Amino acid sequence: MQVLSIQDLSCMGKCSLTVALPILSAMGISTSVLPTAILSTHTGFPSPVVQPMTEQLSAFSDHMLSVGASFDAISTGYLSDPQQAEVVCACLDKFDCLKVIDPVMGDHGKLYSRMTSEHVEAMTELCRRGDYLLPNLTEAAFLTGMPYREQCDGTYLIEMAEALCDFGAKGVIITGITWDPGYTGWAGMQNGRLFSYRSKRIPRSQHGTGDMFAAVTTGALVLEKPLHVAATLGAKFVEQAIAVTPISTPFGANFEPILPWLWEQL
Ligand code: PXL
Repeated sequence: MQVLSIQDLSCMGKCSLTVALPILSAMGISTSVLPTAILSTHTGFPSPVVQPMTEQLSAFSDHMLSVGASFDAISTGYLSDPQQAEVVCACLDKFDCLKVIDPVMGDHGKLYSRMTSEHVEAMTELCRRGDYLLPNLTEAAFLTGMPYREQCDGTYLIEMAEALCDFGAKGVIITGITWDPGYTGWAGMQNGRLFSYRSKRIPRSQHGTGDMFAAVTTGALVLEKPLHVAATLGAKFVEQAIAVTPISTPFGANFEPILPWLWEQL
Protein backbone atom coordinates (compact mmCIF):
# COMPACT_ATOMS: atom_id res chain seq x y z
CA MET A 1 0.00 0.00 0.00
CA GLN A 2 1.24 3.47 -0.91
CA VAL A 3 0.08 6.76 0.59
CA LEU A 4 1.05 10.34 -0.31
CA SER A 5 0.85 12.62 2.74
CA ILE A 6 0.51 16.32 1.93
CA GLN A 7 1.02 18.52 4.99
CA ASP A 8 3.71 20.58 6.69
CA LEU A 9 6.99 19.47 8.18
CA SER A 10 7.20 21.14 11.60
CA CYS A 11 10.79 20.53 12.67
CA MET A 12 10.01 20.55 16.41
CA GLY A 13 6.75 19.83 18.22
CA LYS A 14 5.24 16.56 17.08
CA CYS A 15 2.45 17.01 14.50
CA SER A 16 1.75 16.68 10.76
CA LEU A 17 4.44 14.76 8.87
CA THR A 18 6.50 13.93 11.97
CA VAL A 19 3.56 11.89 13.26
CA ALA A 20 2.03 10.71 9.97
CA LEU A 21 5.24 9.11 8.70
CA PRO A 22 6.01 6.92 11.73
CA ILE A 23 2.35 5.99 12.19
CA LEU A 24 1.79 4.95 8.56
CA SER A 25 5.11 3.07 8.52
CA ALA A 26 4.11 1.25 11.71
CA MET A 27 0.93 0.20 9.90
CA GLY A 28 3.06 -1.32 7.13
CA ILE A 29 2.17 1.41 4.62
CA SER A 30 4.79 3.01 2.34
CA THR A 31 4.56 6.77 2.55
CA SER A 32 5.68 9.52 0.17
CA VAL A 33 5.42 13.13 1.27
CA LEU A 34 4.78 16.57 -0.18
CA PRO A 35 5.64 19.13 2.51
CA THR A 36 3.35 22.17 2.17
CA ALA A 37 5.74 24.21 4.30
CA ILE A 38 8.75 23.73 6.51
CA LEU A 39 8.46 25.38 9.91
CA SER A 40 10.99 25.62 12.73
CA THR A 41 8.14 24.59 15.04
CA HIS A 42 4.36 24.29 14.68
CA THR A 43 2.41 27.48 15.28
CA GLY A 44 1.60 26.58 18.89
CA PHE A 45 5.09 27.86 19.76
CA PRO A 46 5.59 31.65 19.55
CA SER A 47 6.89 33.13 16.26
CA PRO A 48 7.92 30.08 14.21
CA VAL A 49 10.10 30.55 11.12
CA VAL A 50 7.93 29.47 8.16
CA GLN A 51 9.17 28.47 4.71
CA PRO A 52 6.12 27.87 2.48
CA MET A 53 6.65 25.37 -0.33
CA THR A 54 3.77 26.68 -2.48
CA GLU A 55 5.90 27.16 -5.62
CA GLN A 56 7.56 23.76 -5.35
CA LEU A 57 4.42 21.66 -4.71
CA SER A 58 3.35 21.52 -8.32
CA ALA A 59 6.82 20.78 -9.69
CA PHE A 60 7.39 18.12 -7.03
CA SER A 61 4.13 16.31 -7.83
CA ASP A 62 4.74 16.58 -11.60
CA HIS A 63 8.16 15.05 -11.17
CA MET A 64 6.75 12.22 -9.04
CA LEU A 65 4.20 11.51 -11.78
CA SER A 66 6.86 11.57 -14.50
CA VAL A 67 8.81 8.83 -12.71
CA GLY A 68 5.75 6.61 -12.25
CA ALA A 69 4.13 7.65 -8.95
CA SER A 70 0.93 5.82 -8.12
CA PHE A 71 -0.84 5.92 -4.76
CA ASP A 72 -3.64 4.00 -3.06
CA ALA A 73 -4.53 7.15 -1.15
CA ILE A 74 -3.59 10.79 -0.67
CA SER A 75 -4.13 12.45 2.66
CA THR A 76 -3.94 16.20 3.18
CA GLY A 77 -3.50 18.24 6.37
CA TYR A 78 -2.14 21.67 7.31
CA LEU A 79 -1.56 24.19 4.54
CA SER A 80 0.46 27.29 5.36
CA ASP A 81 -1.45 29.68 3.07
CA PRO A 82 -4.73 29.65 1.11
CA GLN A 83 -2.94 29.67 -2.29
CA GLN A 84 -1.68 26.18 -1.50
CA ALA A 85 -5.22 24.80 -1.56
CA GLU A 86 -5.44 25.49 -5.29
CA VAL A 87 -2.14 23.70 -5.95
CA VAL A 88 -3.16 20.80 -3.70
CA CYS A 89 -6.55 20.53 -5.50
CA ALA A 90 -4.68 20.31 -8.82
CA CYS A 91 -2.39 17.69 -7.34
CA LEU A 92 -5.37 15.61 -6.09
CA ASP A 93 -6.85 15.77 -9.58
CA LYS A 94 -3.67 14.27 -11.05
CA PHE A 95 -4.04 10.99 -9.11
CA ASP A 96 -6.94 8.54 -9.25
CA CYS A 97 -7.04 7.20 -5.69
CA LEU A 98 -8.75 7.54 -2.30
CA LYS A 99 -8.60 11.11 -0.91
CA VAL A 100 -8.73 11.78 2.81
CA ILE A 101 -8.87 15.44 3.85
CA ASP A 102 -8.15 16.71 7.35
CA PRO A 103 -9.00 20.42 6.98
CA VAL A 104 -6.56 21.58 9.68
CA MET A 105 -7.46 25.17 10.61
CA GLY A 106 -8.25 25.49 14.30
CA ASP A 107 -9.42 24.03 17.57
CA HIS A 108 -11.45 24.95 20.68
CA GLY A 109 -13.73 27.23 18.62
CA LYS A 110 -10.91 29.36 17.17
CA LEU A 111 -8.72 29.40 14.07
CA TYR A 112 -4.99 28.73 14.61
CA SER A 113 -2.68 31.74 14.30
CA ARG A 114 -1.94 32.65 10.63
CA MET A 115 -5.37 31.31 9.52
CA THR A 116 -7.80 33.70 7.79
CA SER A 117 -11.28 33.62 6.24
CA GLU A 118 -9.59 33.14 2.82
CA HIS A 119 -8.01 30.03 4.26
CA VAL A 120 -11.45 28.73 5.31
CA GLU A 121 -12.78 29.34 1.78
CA ALA A 122 -9.79 27.60 0.20
CA MET A 123 -10.11 24.64 2.57
CA THR A 124 -13.82 24.38 1.71
CA GLU A 125 -12.87 23.99 -1.95
CA LEU A 126 -10.31 21.33 -1.06
CA CYS A 127 -12.94 19.41 0.96
CA ARG A 128 -15.06 19.10 -2.19
CA ARG A 129 -12.33 16.75 -3.49
CA GLY A 130 -12.40 14.42 -0.47
CA ASP A 131 -13.77 10.88 -0.24
CA TYR A 132 -13.48 11.17 3.54
CA LEU A 133 -13.35 14.37 5.63
CA LEU A 134 -11.88 14.37 9.16
CA PRO A 135 -12.49 17.85 10.65
CA ASN A 136 -12.61 18.59 14.35
CA LEU A 137 -15.71 20.36 15.66
CA THR A 138 -14.15 23.82 15.23
CA GLU A 139 -13.18 23.13 11.62
CA ALA A 140 -16.58 21.59 10.88
CA ALA A 141 -18.26 24.75 12.23
CA PHE A 142 -16.08 27.02 10.06
CA LEU A 143 -16.61 24.83 6.95
CA THR A 144 -20.40 24.66 7.32
CA GLY A 145 -20.95 28.18 8.71
CA MET A 146 -22.73 26.66 11.72
CA PRO A 147 -22.12 27.98 15.26
CA TYR A 148 -19.48 26.21 17.37
CA ARG A 149 -21.14 24.57 20.40
CA GLU A 150 -19.09 22.98 23.13
CA GLN A 151 -21.98 20.78 24.24
CA CYS A 152 -23.34 18.89 21.24
CA ASP A 153 -26.63 17.12 20.78
CA GLY A 154 -27.77 14.71 18.05
CA THR A 155 -29.77 17.27 16.06
CA TYR A 156 -26.83 19.68 15.84
CA LEU A 157 -24.42 16.90 14.84
CA ILE A 158 -26.75 15.43 12.19
CA GLU A 159 -27.17 18.88 10.60
CA MET A 160 -23.42 19.46 10.66
CA ALA A 161 -22.49 16.01 9.33
CA GLU A 162 -25.10 16.25 6.55
CA ALA A 163 -23.77 19.68 5.53
CA LEU A 164 -20.25 18.18 5.34
CA CYS A 165 -21.46 15.14 3.33
CA ASP A 166 -23.08 17.62 0.91
CA PHE A 167 -19.52 18.60 -0.11
CA GLY A 168 -19.53 15.25 -1.92
CA ALA A 169 -17.73 13.00 0.58
CA LYS A 170 -18.60 9.33 1.13
CA GLY A 171 -18.10 9.71 4.83
CA VAL A 172 -17.15 12.24 7.50
CA ILE A 173 -15.87 12.03 11.05
CA ILE A 174 -16.13 15.08 13.32
CA THR A 175 -13.65 14.81 16.19
CA GLY A 176 -13.40 16.61 19.52
CA ILE A 177 -17.05 16.17 20.45
CA THR A 178 -17.95 16.64 24.10
CA TRP A 179 -20.79 14.28 24.87
CA ASP A 180 -21.73 14.33 28.54
CA PRO A 181 -19.24 16.32 30.57
CA GLY A 182 -16.36 13.96 31.24
CA TYR A 183 -16.71 12.13 27.91
CA THR A 184 -15.13 12.90 24.57
CA GLY A 185 -15.21 11.29 21.15
CA TRP A 186 -16.27 11.63 17.55
CA ALA A 187 -19.44 11.59 15.47
CA GLY A 188 -19.46 10.14 11.96
CA MET A 189 -21.82 9.95 9.04
CA GLN A 190 -21.93 7.57 6.10
CA ASN A 191 -24.90 6.69 3.86
CA GLY A 192 -27.04 9.20 5.78
CA ARG A 193 -26.55 7.41 9.12
CA LEU A 194 -25.00 9.08 12.20
CA PHE A 195 -22.75 6.92 14.39
CA SER A 196 -20.43 7.86 17.20
CA TYR A 197 -17.70 6.90 19.62
CA ARG A 198 -17.12 8.17 23.13
CA SER A 199 -14.66 7.51 25.92
CA LYS A 200 -13.71 9.06 29.28
CA ARG A 201 -11.99 12.40 28.80
CA ILE A 202 -8.43 12.65 30.08
CA PRO A 203 -8.27 16.29 31.22
CA ARG A 204 -5.13 17.18 29.22
CA SER A 205 -5.14 18.54 25.71
CA GLN A 206 -2.09 17.61 23.65
CA HIS A 207 -0.85 19.27 20.52
CA GLY A 208 -0.79 17.13 17.35
CA THR A 209 -3.33 14.55 18.48
CA GLY A 210 -5.70 15.49 15.62
CA ASP A 211 -2.90 14.68 13.18
CA MET A 212 -2.30 11.34 14.93
CA PHE A 213 -6.01 10.53 14.68
CA ALA A 214 -5.99 11.43 10.96
CA ALA A 215 -2.91 9.31 10.25
CA VAL A 216 -4.25 6.19 12.02
CA THR A 217 -7.71 6.59 10.49
CA THR A 218 -6.29 7.14 7.00
CA GLY A 219 -3.98 4.13 7.35
CA ALA A 220 -6.88 1.94 8.46
CA LEU A 221 -9.10 3.15 5.59
CA VAL A 222 -6.32 2.35 3.13
CA LEU A 223 -6.16 -1.12 4.67
CA GLU A 224 -9.88 -1.37 3.84
CA LYS A 225 -11.28 -1.11 7.36
CA PRO A 226 -14.80 0.36 7.48
CA LEU A 227 -14.95 4.04 8.48
CA HIS A 228 -16.27 3.45 12.02
CA VAL A 229 -13.58 0.81 12.69
CA ALA A 230 -10.83 3.07 11.29
CA ALA A 231 -11.93 6.07 13.36
CA THR A 232 -12.30 3.99 16.54
CA LEU A 233 -8.73 2.76 16.07
CA GLY A 234 -7.66 6.41 15.61
CA ALA A 235 -9.42 7.48 18.81
CA LYS A 236 -8.03 4.57 20.87
CA PHE A 237 -4.51 5.33 19.64
CA VAL A 238 -4.82 8.99 20.65
CA GLU A 239 -6.31 8.12 24.08
CA GLN A 240 -3.28 5.95 24.85
CA ALA A 241 -0.80 8.56 23.59
CA ILE A 242 -2.41 11.16 25.87
CA ALA A 243 -2.50 8.73 28.80
CA VAL A 244 1.26 8.06 28.64
CA THR A 245 2.16 11.77 28.31
CA PRO A 246 2.18 13.13 31.85
CA ILE A 247 2.09 16.84 31.11
CA SER A 248 0.64 18.98 28.38
CA THR A 249 3.33 20.88 26.44
CA PRO A 250 3.62 22.10 22.84
CA PHE A 251 6.21 19.35 22.25
CA GLY A 252 3.31 16.94 21.76
CA ALA A 253 2.16 13.55 22.95
CA ASN A 254 4.38 10.48 23.36
CA PHE A 255 2.77 8.31 20.71
CA GLU A 256 5.89 6.21 20.05
CA PRO A 257 5.27 3.56 22.76
CA ILE A 258 1.78 2.98 21.29
CA LEU A 259 3.05 2.00 17.82
CA PRO A 260 3.50 -1.73 18.64
CA TRP A 261 -0.13 -1.82 19.88
CA LEU A 262 -1.24 -0.26 16.59
CA TRP A 263 0.50 -2.94 14.54
CA GLU A 264 -1.13 -5.66 16.66
CA GLN A 265 -4.62 -4.32 15.82
CA LEU A 266 -4.20 -4.82 12.05
O1 PXL B 1 -1.59 19.87 14.55
C1 PXL B 1 -2.09 20.80 13.66
C2 PXL B 1 -0.99 21.68 13.11
C3 PXL B 1 -0.25 21.23 12.05
N1 PXL B 1 0.75 21.96 11.52
C4 PXL B 1 1.06 23.16 12.04
C5 PXL B 1 0.35 23.67 13.11
C6 PXL B 1 -0.70 22.92 13.66
C7 PXL B 1 -1.47 23.43 14.78
O2 PXL B 1 -1.16 24.42 15.38
O3 PXL B 1 0.71 24.84 13.61
C8 PXL B 1 2.20 23.94 11.46
